[in-house]
Amino acid sequence: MNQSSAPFRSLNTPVIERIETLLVDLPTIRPHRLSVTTMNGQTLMLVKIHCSDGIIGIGEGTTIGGLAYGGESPESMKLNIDTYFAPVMRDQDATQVQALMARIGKMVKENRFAKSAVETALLDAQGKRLGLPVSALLGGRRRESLPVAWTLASGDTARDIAEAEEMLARRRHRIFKLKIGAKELHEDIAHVAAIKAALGAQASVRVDVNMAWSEQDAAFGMAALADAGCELVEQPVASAAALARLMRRFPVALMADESLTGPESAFEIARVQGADVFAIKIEQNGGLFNAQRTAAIADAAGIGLYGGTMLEGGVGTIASAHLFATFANLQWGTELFGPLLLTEEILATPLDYRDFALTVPDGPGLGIALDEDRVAFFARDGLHRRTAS
Ligand code: MUC
Ligand code: MG
Repeated sequence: MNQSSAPFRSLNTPVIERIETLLVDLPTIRPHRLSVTTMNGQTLMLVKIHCSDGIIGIGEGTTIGGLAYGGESPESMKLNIDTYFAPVMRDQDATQVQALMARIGKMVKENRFAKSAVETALLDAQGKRLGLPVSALLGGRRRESLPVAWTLASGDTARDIAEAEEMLARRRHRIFKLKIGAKELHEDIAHVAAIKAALGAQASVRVDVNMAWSEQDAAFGMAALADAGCELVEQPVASAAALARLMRRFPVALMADESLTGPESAFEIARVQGADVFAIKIEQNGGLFNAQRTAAIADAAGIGLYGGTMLEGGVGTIASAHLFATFANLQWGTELFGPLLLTEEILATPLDYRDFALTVPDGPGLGIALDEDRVAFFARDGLHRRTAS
């Protein structure tokens, strides 16, 4: 491994001393059914970067259904950070986040989710060091709270309607994303139409097909969804070329999610006019800086922005929130509801969801703290498992 000598730095420059990773397994409040998998729990890969000035930065990586959504798993992130990231990072200047990410990039190909977790932790540490929120390190926030959509994915129409009505009554969510694509097309369309009819004008309804449809299915499905009052269809097909062919044929917005894997893919989709909206995810982009670049490409191309999630827990959700708060445009709001899908709280202070929005913390770094006892309890092989067995 190339351990090239570090650039000059003063003796007082804080350096990275130690990197700690752990897996935390948490149940979901109900089964979460996507076309690719059904989730009954979520695994958070937490990374803590210990610096020589005593500051500890925290980051998080998650996936959806292990390897069901992409090439990384929480376990692979932990293994790769422990084995390959840590030696490249140790003794390096902790304050030069972009330079350090570039150094990691030379030695570690792919692994975008793990890179996002590590970059989050470096930014959290640097913000704590400077007494500034991560949003300030990214150029400064333009909003203090973010609209948050809720995903209806119980697999049952009546249950989804009841769930949506409860969210509206509690003023927690009024944008609903429905996960479809696992059932027959006509069943899915009937499901969406029934939910939109029940909720009416007080809620907006969108769908995420998670690439399950053929182009032919999508052509039929998008027309029917538009008739049912659905306002946006997320990644109906896998191929970016097919997405582009579906554009502007139906009075419903088309959003790219899985096709967006960083600024290069964003540029390519923009070039072929392959989406009306980009779902921006820090993990899919390989970190906050890359996600910011992707958002800039969308702005330049006149593509709308939506703040996406990989169903992160509190740490990844708030890292995303700091970034989305800096966007000039956030036309479609966000779906930063990940922590609300989990039965257990692992933050010292729960996140503030109210009036259909999430408040962006304003303390230094991410502005949140872990409840270490609860993290230890739910850590894989932690107290929770030992008492249960
Ligand atoms: C996805 O594909 O967008 C976001 C919300 C949700 O329920 O699943 C994720 C993944
Ligand atoms: Mg999606």
